[in-house]
Amino acid sequence: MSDASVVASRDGRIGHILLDRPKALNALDPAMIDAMQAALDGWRDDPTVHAVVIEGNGGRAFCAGGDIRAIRTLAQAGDTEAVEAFFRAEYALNATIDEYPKPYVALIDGICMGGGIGVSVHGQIRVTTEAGLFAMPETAIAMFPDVGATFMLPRLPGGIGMYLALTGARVQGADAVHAGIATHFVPRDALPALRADLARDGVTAVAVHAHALPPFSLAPHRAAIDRCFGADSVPDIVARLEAEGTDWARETLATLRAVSPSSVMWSFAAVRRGAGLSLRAALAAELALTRHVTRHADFAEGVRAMVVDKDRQPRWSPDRIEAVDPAAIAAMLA
Ligand code: QUE
Repeated sequence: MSDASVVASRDGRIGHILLDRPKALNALDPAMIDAMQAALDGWRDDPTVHAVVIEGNGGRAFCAGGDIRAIRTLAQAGDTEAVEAFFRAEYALNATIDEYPKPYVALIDGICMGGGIGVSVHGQIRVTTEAGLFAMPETAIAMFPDVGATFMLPRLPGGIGMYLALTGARVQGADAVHAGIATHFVPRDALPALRADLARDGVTAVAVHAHALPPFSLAPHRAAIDRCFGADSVPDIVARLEAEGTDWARETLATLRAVSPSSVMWSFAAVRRGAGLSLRAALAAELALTRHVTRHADFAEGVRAMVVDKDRQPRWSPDRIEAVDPAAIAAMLA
Protein backbone atom coordinates (compact mmCIF):
# COMPACT_ATOMS: atom_id res chain seq x y z
CA MET A 1 0.00 0.00 0.00
CA SER A 2 1.28 3.45 -0.81
CA ASP A 3 0.18 7.04 -0.36
CA ALA A 4 1.79 10.09 -1.94
CA SER A 5 4.05 10.68 1.07
CA VAL A 6 3.98 7.47 3.12
CA VAL A 7 5.24 4.13 1.82
CA ALA A 8 3.94 1.16 3.81
CA SER A 9 5.57 -2.14 2.86
CA ARG A 10 6.47 -5.60 4.15
CA ASP A 11 10.01 -6.79 4.80
CA GLY A 12 10.31 -10.24 6.36
CA ARG A 13 8.83 -10.21 9.87
CA ILE A 14 8.16 -6.48 9.91
CA GLY A 15 5.73 -3.94 8.52
CA HIS A 16 7.72 -0.90 7.39
CA ILE A 17 6.49 2.70 7.31
CA LEU A 18 8.61 5.21 5.40
CA LEU A 19 7.78 8.90 5.86
CA ASP A 20 8.52 10.11 2.35
CA ARG A 21 8.11 13.86 2.08
CA PRO A 22 11.79 14.81 2.29
CA LYS A 23 11.42 18.36 0.87
CA ALA A 24 9.19 19.18 3.88
CA LEU A 25 11.51 17.24 6.22
CA ASN A 26 8.81 14.54 6.34
CA ALA A 27 6.41 16.86 8.21
CA LEU A 28 3.02 15.17 8.65
CA ASP A 29 0.10 16.23 6.47
CA PRO A 30 -3.43 14.78 6.85
CA ALA A 31 -2.95 12.19 4.08
CA MET A 32 0.21 10.88 5.77
CA ILE A 33 -1.57 10.56 9.11
CA ASP A 34 -4.45 8.65 7.48
CA ALA A 35 -2.03 6.36 5.61
CA MET A 36 -0.09 5.54 8.79
CA GLN A 37 -3.29 4.84 10.71
CA ALA A 38 -4.48 2.54 7.88
CA ALA A 39 -1.17 0.67 7.78
CA LEU A 40 -1.19 0.10 11.55
CA ASP A 41 -4.84 -0.99 11.49
CA GLY A 42 -4.11 -3.41 8.66
CA TRP A 43 -1.13 -5.02 10.41
CA ARG A 44 -2.70 -5.21 13.88
CA ASP A 45 -4.28 -8.66 13.32
CA ASP A 46 -1.91 -9.91 10.60
CA PRO A 47 -0.01 -12.80 12.20
CA THR A 48 2.85 -12.49 9.71
CA VAL A 49 3.68 -8.97 10.98
CA HIS A 50 5.69 -9.29 14.21
CA ALA A 51 6.70 -5.65 14.59
CA VAL A 52 6.38 -2.26 12.88
CA VAL A 53 9.44 -0.18 11.93
CA ILE A 54 9.11 3.52 11.05
CA GLU A 55 11.76 5.69 9.40
CA GLY A 56 12.09 9.00 7.54
CA ASN A 57 13.37 9.24 3.97
CA GLY A 58 15.97 11.65 2.66
CA GLY A 59 18.76 11.44 5.23
CA ARG A 60 18.07 14.78 7.00
CA ALA A 61 14.90 14.22 8.99
CA PHE A 62 12.87 11.52 10.67
CA CYS A 63 9.94 13.97 10.87
CA ALA A 64 10.16 17.72 11.48
CA GLY A 65 6.62 18.20 12.75
CA GLY A 66 3.12 18.72 11.45
CA ASP A 67 1.67 20.77 8.65
CA ILE A 68 1.53 23.85 10.87
CA ARG A 69 1.47 26.26 7.92
CA ALA A 70 -1.75 24.67 6.62
CA ILE A 71 -3.24 24.74 10.11
CA ARG A 72 -2.53 28.47 10.39
CA THR A 73 -4.22 29.08 7.04
CA LEU A 74 -7.30 27.09 8.12
CA ALA A 75 -7.41 28.85 11.50
CA GLN A 76 -7.17 32.29 9.90
CA ALA A 77 -10.02 31.36 7.55
CA GLY A 78 -12.10 30.42 10.60
CA ASP A 79 -12.32 26.77 9.55
CA THR A 80 -12.16 25.47 13.12
CA GLU A 81 -13.66 22.12 12.08
CA ALA A 82 -10.81 21.38 9.68
CA VAL A 83 -8.23 22.43 12.30
CA GLU A 84 -9.85 20.16 14.84
CA ALA A 85 -10.08 17.27 12.36
CA PHE A 86 -6.32 17.46 11.76
CA PHE A 87 -5.36 17.40 15.43
CA ARG A 88 -7.99 14.75 16.25
CA ALA A 89 -6.58 12.38 13.60
CA GLU A 90 -2.97 13.06 14.63
CA TYR A 91 -3.64 12.47 18.34
CA ALA A 92 -5.65 9.31 17.56
CA LEU A 93 -2.60 8.01 15.70
CA ASN A 94 -0.40 8.83 18.72
CA ALA A 95 -2.76 6.78 20.94
CA THR A 96 -2.80 3.90 18.43
CA ILE A 97 1.00 3.75 18.60
CA ASP A 98 0.94 3.74 22.43
CA GLU A 99 -1.66 0.96 22.55
CA TYR A 100 -0.31 -1.08 19.61
CA PRO A 101 -0.24 -4.80 20.45
CA LYS A 102 3.08 -5.41 18.64
CA PRO A 103 6.49 -3.82 19.04
CA TYR A 104 6.67 -0.43 17.30
CA VAL A 105 10.26 0.57 16.48
CA ALA A 106 11.24 4.09 15.38
CA LEU A 107 14.66 4.48 13.73
CA ILE A 108 15.50 8.16 14.21
CA ASP A 109 18.41 9.44 12.12
CA GLY A 110 17.92 13.20 11.82
CA ILE A 111 15.41 15.86 12.91
CA CYS A 112 12.63 14.56 15.15
CA MET A 113 10.50 17.42 16.43
CA GLY A 114 6.88 18.13 17.28
CA GLY A 115 4.71 15.66 15.36
CA GLY A 116 7.80 13.50 14.80
CA ILE A 117 8.05 13.01 18.57
CA GLY A 118 4.38 11.96 18.52
CA VAL A 119 4.91 9.16 15.99
CA SER A 120 8.00 7.83 17.77
CA VAL A 121 8.04 8.37 21.53
CA HIS A 122 4.86 6.42 22.28
CA GLY A 123 6.32 3.35 20.58
CA GLN A 124 8.00 0.63 22.60
CA ILE A 125 11.45 1.09 21.00
CA ARG A 126 13.05 4.39 19.88
CA VAL A 127 16.47 4.01 18.31
CA THR A 128 18.52 7.16 17.78
CA THR A 129 21.72 7.58 15.82
CA GLU A 130 24.29 10.30 16.49
CA ALA A 131 22.29 12.40 14.00
CA GLY A 132 18.99 12.12 15.89
CA LEU A 133 17.95 15.67 16.86
CA PHE A 134 15.00 15.91 19.21
CA ALA A 135 12.94 18.90 20.36
CA MET A 136 9.48 20.14 21.20
CA PRO A 137 9.92 23.70 19.83
CA GLU A 138 6.27 24.80 19.97
CA THR A 139 6.67 27.78 22.32
CA ALA A 140 8.55 29.44 19.41
CA ILE A 141 5.32 29.38 17.35
CA ALA A 142 2.95 29.89 20.32
CA MET A 143 1.57 26.36 20.21
CA PHE A 144 2.39 23.98 23.07
CA PRO A 145 4.07 20.59 23.31
CA ASP A 146 1.23 18.38 22.07
CA VAL A 147 1.08 14.88 20.44
CA GLY A 148 1.08 13.40 23.94
CA ALA A 149 4.12 15.41 25.08
CA THR A 150 2.07 16.79 27.99
CA PHE A 151 1.99 13.14 29.15
CA MET A 152 5.57 12.23 28.19
CA LEU A 153 7.56 15.29 29.29
CA PRO A 154 6.55 15.35 32.99
CA ARG A 155 7.72 11.69 33.16
CA LEU A 156 11.30 12.51 32.11
CA PRO A 157 13.90 12.76 34.90
CA GLY A 158 13.74 15.78 37.22
CA GLY A 159 13.06 19.11 35.52
CA ILE A 160 14.21 17.99 32.06
CA GLY A 161 10.70 17.71 30.61
CA MET A 162 9.65 21.21 31.66
CA TYR A 163 13.00 22.59 30.45
CA LEU A 164 12.48 21.00 27.01
CA ALA A 165 8.81 22.09 26.91
CA LEU A 166 9.38 25.77 27.66
CA THR A 167 12.70 26.44 25.92
CA GLY A 168 12.40 24.05 22.95
CA ALA A 169 15.99 22.97 23.67
CA ARG A 170 17.39 20.36 21.29
CA VAL A 171 18.73 17.04 22.48
CA GLN A 172 21.02 15.13 20.14
CA GLY A 173 22.03 11.49 19.69
CA ALA A 174 22.82 9.47 22.82
CA ASP A 175 21.69 12.44 24.98
CA ALA A 176 18.13 11.55 23.94
CA VAL A 177 18.57 8.15 25.62
CA HIS A 178 19.91 9.80 28.78
CA ALA A 179 16.92 12.17 28.72
CA GLY A 180 14.47 9.26 28.37
CA ILE A 181 13.19 10.21 24.91
CA ALA A 182 14.97 7.40 23.02
CA THR A 183 15.58 3.87 24.30
CA HIS A 184 18.66 2.76 22.31
CA PHE A 185 21.69 4.31 20.64
CA VAL A 186 22.85 2.77 17.35
CA PRO A 187 25.47 4.47 15.15
CA ARG A 188 24.21 5.57 11.74
CA ASP A 189 26.71 3.23 10.04
CA ALA A 190 24.99 0.24 11.65
CA LEU A 191 21.45 1.10 10.44
CA PRO A 192 21.58 -1.05 7.26
CA ALA A 193 22.57 -4.09 9.31
CA LEU A 194 19.94 -3.31 11.98
CA ARG A 195 17.26 -3.00 9.27
CA ALA A 196 18.18 -6.36 7.77
CA ASP A 197 18.30 -8.07 11.17
CA LEU A 198 14.94 -6.57 12.21
CA ALA A 199 13.35 -8.09 9.09
CA ARG A 200 14.99 -11.48 9.75
CA ASP A 201 14.95 -11.77 13.56
CA GLY A 202 12.42 -9.18 14.80
CA VAL A 203 13.05 -6.72 17.63
CA THR A 204 15.77 -8.77 19.37
CA ALA A 205 18.02 -7.23 16.70
CA VAL A 206 17.89 -3.83 18.43
CA ALA A 207 19.79 -4.91 21.56
CA VAL A 208 22.38 -6.66 19.36
CA HIS A 209 23.25 -3.40 17.60
CA ALA A 210 22.83 -0.99 20.54
CA HIS A 211 25.98 0.74 21.79
CA ALA A 212 26.97 1.88 25.25
CA LEU A 213 26.24 5.56 25.86
CA PRO A 214 28.81 8.33 26.05
CA PRO A 215 28.26 10.66 29.06
CA PHE A 216 25.15 12.91 29.13
CA SER A 217 26.25 16.31 27.85
CA LEU A 218 23.54 17.96 30.01
CA ALA A 219 25.05 16.40 33.14
CA PRO A 220 26.83 19.65 34.16
CA HIS A 221 23.44 21.45 34.10
CA ARG A 222 21.21 18.72 35.53
CA ALA A 223 21.10 20.16 39.06
CA ALA A 224 20.33 23.68 37.75
CA ILE A 225 17.65 22.33 35.40
CA ASP A 226 15.98 20.54 38.30
CA ARG A 227 16.28 23.59 40.61
CA CYS A 228 14.91 26.08 38.08
CA PHE A 229 12.35 24.06 36.11
CA GLY A 230 10.97 22.36 39.20
CA ALA A 231 9.53 25.72 40.33
CA ASP A 232 5.78 26.02 40.80
CA SER A 233 5.14 28.89 38.38
CA VAL A 234 6.69 30.51 35.32
CA PRO A 235 7.62 33.71 37.23
CA ASP A 236 9.34 31.44 39.79
CA ILE A 237 11.30 29.70 37.01
CA VAL A 238 12.43 33.13 35.77
CA ALA A 239 13.45 34.19 39.29
CA ARG A 240 15.43 30.99 39.86
CA LEU A 241 17.23 31.34 36.50
CA GLU A 242 18.14 34.93 37.47
CA ALA A 243 19.47 33.67 40.82
CA GLU A 244 21.72 31.02 39.21
CA GLY A 245 24.20 33.57 37.86
CA THR A 246 25.74 31.25 35.24
CA ASP A 247 26.13 31.58 31.47
CA TRP A 248 23.84 28.58 31.03
CA ALA A 249 21.12 30.27 33.11
CA ARG A 250 21.50 33.59 31.26
CA GLU A 251 21.24 31.86 27.87
CA THR A 252 18.28 29.77 29.00
CA LEU A 253 16.48 32.85 30.31
CA ALA A 254 17.16 34.68 27.03
CA THR A 255 15.53 31.79 25.17
CA LEU A 256 12.55 31.83 27.52
CA ARG A 257 12.22 35.60 26.97
CA ALA A 258 12.27 35.24 23.18
CA VAL A 259 9.47 32.68 22.73
CA SER A 260 5.79 33.54 23.11
CA PRO A 261 5.13 34.68 26.72
CA SER A 262 1.54 33.42 26.61
CA SER A 263 2.70 30.11 25.17
CA VAL A 264 5.23 29.64 27.99
CA MET A 265 2.39 30.13 30.45
CA TRP A 266 -0.10 27.73 28.83
CA SER A 267 2.62 25.17 28.07
CA PHE A 268 3.73 25.20 31.72
CA ALA A 269 0.15 24.62 32.85
CA ALA A 270 -0.47 21.89 30.25
CA VAL A 271 2.69 19.93 31.15
CA ARG A 272 1.96 20.22 34.89
CA ARG A 273 -1.56 18.90 34.31
CA GLY A 274 -0.30 16.04 32.11
CA ALA A 275 1.70 14.62 35.02
CA GLY A 276 -1.56 13.39 36.54
CA LEU A 277 -3.29 12.15 33.37
CA SER A 278 -3.25 8.97 31.29
CA LEU A 279 -1.98 9.39 27.72
CA ARG A 280 -5.57 9.17 26.41
CA ALA A 281 -6.73 11.85 28.86
CA ALA A 282 -3.71 14.03 28.10
CA LEU A 283 -4.43 13.83 24.35
CA ALA A 284 -8.08 14.79 24.96
CA ALA A 285 -6.95 17.76 27.07
CA GLU A 286 -4.48 18.75 24.35
CA LEU A 287 -7.23 18.66 21.72
CA ALA A 288 -9.35 20.97 23.86
CA LEU A 289 -6.39 23.35 24.33
CA THR A 290 -5.72 23.52 20.54
CA ARG A 291 -9.16 25.17 20.15
CA HIS A 292 -8.02 28.12 22.28
CA VAL A 293 -4.41 28.31 21.16
CA THR A 294 -5.08 28.30 17.41
CA ARG A 295 -7.42 31.28 17.95
CA HIS A 296 -4.77 33.29 19.84
CA ALA A 297 -3.03 36.04 17.85
CA ASP A 298 0.41 34.75 18.92
CA PHE A 299 -0.14 31.44 17.09
CA ALA A 300 -0.67 33.07 13.67
CA GLU A 301 2.23 35.44 14.39
CA GLY A 302 4.58 32.69 15.56
CA VAL A 303 3.97 30.46 12.54
CA ARG A 304 4.35 33.52 10.32
CA ALA A 305 7.70 34.48 11.85
CA MET A 306 9.22 30.98 12.14
CA VAL A 307 7.71 28.97 9.26
CA VAL A 308 6.04 31.24 6.66
CA ASP A 309 8.16 34.43 6.41
CA LYS A 310 11.09 32.96 8.39
CA ASP A 311 12.16 36.43 9.62
CA ARG A 312 12.36 34.99 13.17
CA GLN A 313 11.12 38.35 14.52
CA PRO A 314 7.72 37.57 16.07
CA ARG A 315 5.80 40.40 17.73
CA TRP A 316 4.10 38.80 20.71
CA SER A 317 1.07 40.23 22.48
CA PRO A 318 1.45 40.57 25.39
CA ASP A 319 5.20 40.81 24.90
CA ARG A 320 6.41 39.94 28.42
CA ILE A 321 5.80 36.95 30.70
CA GLU A 322 4.96 39.37 33.53
CA ALA A 323 2.16 40.92 31.43
CA VAL A 324 0.33 37.64 30.78
CA ASP A 325 -2.89 37.36 32.80
CA PRO A 326 -2.77 34.06 34.72
CA ALA A 327 -6.57 34.01 34.87
CA ALA A 328 -6.77 34.09 31.06
CA ILE A 329 -4.40 31.12 30.88
CA ALA A 330 -6.36 29.22 33.52
CA ALA A 331 -9.54 29.82 31.51
CA MET A 332 -7.95 28.27 28.42
CA LEU A 333 -7.20 25.06 30.32
CA ALA A 334 -10.51 24.89 32.16
C1 QUE B 1 8.56 25.60 15.87
C2 QUE B 1 7.67 24.59 15.62
C3 QUE B 1 7.53 24.04 14.33
C4 QUE B 1 8.33 24.54 13.30
C5 QUE B 1 9.26 25.56 13.56
C6 QUE B 1 9.35 26.08 14.85
C7 QUE B 1 6.58 22.97 14.02
C8 QUE B 1 6.52 22.50 12.68
C9 QUE B 1 7.38 23.04 11.70
C10 QUE B 1 7.41 22.59 10.33
C11 QUE B 1 8.56 22.05 9.79
C12 QUE B 1 8.63 21.63 8.47
C13 QUE B 1 7.51 21.75 7.66
C14 QUE B 1 6.35 22.29 8.17
C15 QUE B 1 6.30 22.71 9.50
O1 QUE B 1 8.25 24.03 12.03
O2 QUE B 1 5.85 22.50 14.92
O3 QUE B 1 5.26 22.39 7.39
O4 QUE B 1 7.54 21.34 6.35
O5 QUE B 1 5.63 21.54 12.38
O6 QUE B 1 10.22 27.08 15.12
O7 QUE B 1 6.90 24.10 16.61
